[in-house]
Parts: sequence; C-alpha cells; structure tokens
Amino acid sequence: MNTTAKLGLKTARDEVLIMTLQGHILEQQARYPQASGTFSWILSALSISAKIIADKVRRARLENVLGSVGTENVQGEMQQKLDVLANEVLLGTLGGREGVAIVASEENEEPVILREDGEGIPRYCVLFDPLDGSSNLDVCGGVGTIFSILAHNGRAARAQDSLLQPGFKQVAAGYVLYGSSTVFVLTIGKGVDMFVLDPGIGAFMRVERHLTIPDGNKTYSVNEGNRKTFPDGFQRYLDWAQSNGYSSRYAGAMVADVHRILLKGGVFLYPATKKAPEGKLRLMYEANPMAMIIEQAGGKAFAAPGQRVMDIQPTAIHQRTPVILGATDQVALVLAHLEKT
Ligand code: P6P
Repeated sequence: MNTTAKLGLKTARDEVLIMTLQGHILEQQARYPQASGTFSWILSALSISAKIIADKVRRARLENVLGSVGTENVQGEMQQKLDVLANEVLLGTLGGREGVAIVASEENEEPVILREDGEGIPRYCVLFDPLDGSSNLDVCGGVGTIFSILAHNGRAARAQDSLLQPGFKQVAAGYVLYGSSTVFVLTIGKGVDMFVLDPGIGAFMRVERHLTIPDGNKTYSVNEGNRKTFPDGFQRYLDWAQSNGYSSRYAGAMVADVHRILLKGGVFLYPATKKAPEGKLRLMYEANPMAMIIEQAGGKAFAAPGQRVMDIQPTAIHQRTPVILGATDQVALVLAHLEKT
C-alpha cells in the first residue's frame, strides 16, 4: 500500500492528499496575502520544538534524564529534568523568531521579554507549559506541551502587561501529546486540525481537519481522590453520573485527558479543592489554550456556571482557575448540577 493510501488522506474531491504541518502552515498563510510570515515562523518553531522534545521524551530512560532536578518551579512543584529540558528547547527555538516579543512559561517566574515593538513587524506573545503532566514520565504515561499565542500589545504600560489578555484574544492555541504517537493539535481560530509525527521522515502529517467533539459519551474525567473537598454541586453531579452508567477516565495529564475528549467526547473537570481553592490548572497556558481548542471543536469550557474560561480577565501570569470543559451535552449536565441549590 503506498504512503498516500496508507495515510488515508482525502480532499473534498476524494483525491488522496499528503499534507505536512509545515505545508499546512504555509497553506493558511497564503490565505492572507498581506501576511509577513512572522506568525508562520512561530508555528514552525513550535513544530521543531515538538520534534526535539518528543525525541528526548522517548529516550529519557535510555539517557538517564528521568526524575527530578531537586528544585521546585514557581508553582512549588518539583521540576523534572525533562521539564527543564523542554523549557530550554522552546525558549531556544522561539527566541530566534523575529515575531516573538515575549515568552511566558510555567517554568519561569517572570516572562522573558525578547523584543520591543516596532519596525512595523507584527509581534506575538507565546505562553506555554513545556511539559504538562511530567510526573507521568517515569511511568511512561502521556505527557504534553501546551501553547497559547496572543498578539503583542506594544502600547501596554509594561511589556509583560501585554500577556494579561483574556482567552478570547488568543490568535492560536494547541498542544502536543507525547503518547503512543506524537500528536500536534492546532487551532488558529478556524477549526481544529490534527497532525501525527511520522518518525520515519521526521514530519508531522495532517490526519484530521476541522475536528468536532462527539456528543453522547457518558464519560467524566476528574481526580476523584479530591472528591471530598469538591464544592457540593460536583458531589451531586458525581453521584448522578455514577448512578447513570458513566465511566471514569483520568490520565493525570491534562493534554492526554483533553485529547481523549476532543476525539471521543465526555467532560473534564478540575474543580476548586481544599488544597487548590482557586483550582489547580493555570489559566494562561493550560485552561485558555485548551478552552480555545475545545470551543473551536464545538465544545464548551467554563470555570463556573456563567463564567466562560476565555472571558476571564487575567491579573497574573500564573493564576489558576477551576475547569469544566468538553462536549457541549456533557458540560451542560455538569453545570445543571452545579446550579441546583
Ligand atoms: P492532579 C499536571 O500536573 C496537571 O497540571 C495537569 O496536566 C493535570 O490535569 C493535573 O495537573 C493533574 O493534577 O492533582 O490530579 O495530580
């Protein structure tokens, strides 16, 4: 079977089509004749970063880079060696891109200001969690990179204030899942597209376009170890779900759980808990990018009833938020139980 048939890629005219992530980026850029290419260069930096990180993740035990470095990050979480490596890879690739004004990382307390505005070059802010769920590494569980891209506001009083934009201002968002295969999921605001790394040729191959989350999947994803400290409405929802034939799936890495929901449906929950009264997940580089992906795929993403994640006006780079996201039908069922008095 030849490559194109194997990939099973079809155009609307039922032609077989091979499209790489790089080709997809250029194809999207071609829709904007006035585009300078700086945005495309940022996406290509994320693509090469994903390939480098994937290689390091898959060789981690062989090269003895598993385990922690013995220091904590700004979140107070033990840094894994690969957290630091992945962060350095992203800083190194994005730092060389003319269009990047500022980068902000879960691993860095302060944003890195690379370039001031000017010379008419459109510039962007890139925020990322370099290796989400890295505690899964030692046990070969799914881990991922999450990224969010905002247009740089050169008129902000302080450069870093340009980062404090609500999620609906994102110009692109996505993630890389280092799982049984390496998957790159991307939205630039016109639907969600999915790419899989072909290690044989070192390219991300487009395998899905305009993904939509299926309704009807009776699956919830939550760390039930925290259940006793969830707000009452979540207790009511879990009691209802467990009495109505729901399954539970939880990977302990947001990228892995959200990717399952993107493809199969269901709902992901990280409520406020006694240990994390504001929620655990970070708004700017976990909740917002995942919310953009989920909404672009026809789903919903809320922090609480009536509080859409992407409407939250951030006040701090590393602020946290509760998260309820997934298929529209399943999110609605959770919200209905939260709103009951
Ligand atoms: P818990 C990983 O540390 C992470 O930030 C997300 O990827 C994941 O969804 C969540 O925290 C897991 O947290 O408390 O269930 O281990």
